[in-house]
Amino acid sequence: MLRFLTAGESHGPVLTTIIDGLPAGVPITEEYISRQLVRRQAGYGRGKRMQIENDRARITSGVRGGLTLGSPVTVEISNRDWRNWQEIMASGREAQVDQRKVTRPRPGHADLAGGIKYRHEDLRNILERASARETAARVAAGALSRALLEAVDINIVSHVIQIGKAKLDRIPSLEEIINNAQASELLCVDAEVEAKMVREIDLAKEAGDTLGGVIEILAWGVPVGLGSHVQWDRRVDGELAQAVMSIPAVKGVEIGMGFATAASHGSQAHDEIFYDPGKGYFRQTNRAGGTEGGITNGETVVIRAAMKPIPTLMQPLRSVDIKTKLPSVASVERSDVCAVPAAAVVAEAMVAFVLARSLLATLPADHLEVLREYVKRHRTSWKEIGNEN
Ligand code: EPS
Repeated sequence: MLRFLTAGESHGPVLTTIIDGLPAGVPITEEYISRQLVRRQAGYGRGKRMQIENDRARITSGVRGGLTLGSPVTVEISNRDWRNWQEIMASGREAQVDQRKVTRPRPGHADLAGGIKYRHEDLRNILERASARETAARVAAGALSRALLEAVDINIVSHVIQIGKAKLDRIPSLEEIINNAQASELLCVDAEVEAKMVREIDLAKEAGDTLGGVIEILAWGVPVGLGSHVQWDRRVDGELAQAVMSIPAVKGVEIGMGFATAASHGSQAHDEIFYDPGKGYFRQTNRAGGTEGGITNGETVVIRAAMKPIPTLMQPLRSVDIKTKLPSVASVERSDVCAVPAAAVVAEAMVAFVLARSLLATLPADHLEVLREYVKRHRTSWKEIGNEN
């Protein structure tokens, strides 16, 4: 089974990703992974940390001569900010643990709940790992998964639909998302809407406030039959929702028409089925967002996620000092005003991982060429379902 773990503190020396279960023969380079890391660092509204970092992937296992070996792949991303934190964050007893202590939890962050759970009197011990810095390591896992998917013609893209109140109110074409959105600093397909988003971010920044938004991730070329209706934890829509919901600050996930189906009649909520001898079964609509019964149906997989505003506010909310128990205001850390485009890149990574895992669960293969054969056969054979022998 494909799986991955990440490790590393936000101001520790390095972030580490280990991905296990990739077949041998997948083309991968450090540059390929780094391209995704660079995308995650971008976006209007990011804070000062992104000016310090220059995220680059270092592969330390599992790849030789540009191809995966089938063994676990380890990727390291150095934290350049470590040099400013090494005395405080050192693993040895010499660490200056009494410096830069955090005792005023930020509402909406993991600070208080984590501090209570792990019995830390310095909430830094929570925020160092709860920080969205960890998502860089996820993007590395996503890049490796994406390399596998691209080798079998499955592609993923994302765009930003909304930031604060600035919202794209039309459904853009896939071409627009691939061309326009990727060229936009806010991953927005429409220049006018993007200008409104920029204004929203500027206003929030002036007010010492932050902003969330809505992102959409699309995966096309996904074969029919990933996931399964037979068991709750094999439903691919559920797996996708969990993976995207696990991204820090994501508070809502929907697939296809999602919440809008609740207000629709059945006749307006489903995708009628057609058959063409060349194409096989097909739909003229994609309200289901590419999954039916927890199984991919061959249409584009469409997932949207709502990201809440980042909890670190320059004009902080009321809180309590955990040392004195006296009313206070939340601690102010360096932060972003808006990281919605970065969340879109992270969401692409999570979707890539889930689809790669699901593909390998359905068509297990230890070498990319074997997987290619399986996928090729699978892509043609399903068109015959229902034929009489
Ligand atoms: C981030 C790294 C963090 C934050 C931000 C995103 O670095 P630092 O805490 O050193 O500034 O800039 O994280 C958050 C806003 C958060 O609340 O966790 C990154 O690499 O994306």
